[in-house]
Amino acid sequence: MMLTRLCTLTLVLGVGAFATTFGTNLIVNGDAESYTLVNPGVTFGVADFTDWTRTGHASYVNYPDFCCFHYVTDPGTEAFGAGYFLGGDQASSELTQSIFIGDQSALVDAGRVNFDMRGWLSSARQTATGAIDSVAFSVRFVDGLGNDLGGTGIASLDQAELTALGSPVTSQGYFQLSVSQGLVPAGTRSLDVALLFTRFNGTILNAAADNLGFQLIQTPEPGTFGLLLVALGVLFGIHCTFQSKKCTS
Ligand SMILES: [Ca+2]
Ligand SMILES: [Ca+2]
Repeated sequence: MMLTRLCTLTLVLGVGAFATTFGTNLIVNGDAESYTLVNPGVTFGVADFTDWTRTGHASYVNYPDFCCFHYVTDPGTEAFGAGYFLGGDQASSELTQSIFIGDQSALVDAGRVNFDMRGWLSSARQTATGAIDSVAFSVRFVDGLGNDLGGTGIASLDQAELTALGSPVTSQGYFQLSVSQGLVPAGTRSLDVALLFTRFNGTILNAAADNLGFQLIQTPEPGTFGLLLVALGVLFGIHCTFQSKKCTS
């Protein structure tokens, strides 16, 4: 029996089911492209969020259904596909997923793993003052016992920021690219990802999100850069010695 369990455990750990790859997006379906709309247009209450755990009526709609969006940050050549996440029709809604990165524990605990988190988030300025419908994208770093080791996050533009941009009062959204970068805390074994929508105006939660990303980046081993400088110094010294002999001969 014990042998069977060990074999099963080895199989689970060995098939790469939890393989964490550096430099690739770890968010599953962060671009809202894995779904098929049940009905064209607004689809509040859809239930097939297979990649996310949903609370409330967080939904997804196709561009340009529901409303049109402006891009505060130049999207350049970035592709946004067919659909995006929308808050829904309740006071708040949330999409969450947990990502296991324990297979990279040695590098994480050695302080050699950085993160790059980014996403296109949109609020809607339906009033000239006060709070507006918003969305926040956050990641909590969790250890093997479920303890919270801290977190990071990005959020859609608020009223003051949209006022400063001279945006009109409208239910149309303003997509902006936001980025957060830093060091993954030692002890982290999993990431608790959350996309939280909050309504402040009207009946529709107009905040939206698309192209959510979270990558791990392996940093050089301490001392590697120093050794490289030493090597370059030696080569430079050899070069200078050679040049000196050449010049004086
Ligand atoms: Ca998309
Ligand atoms: Ca609203």
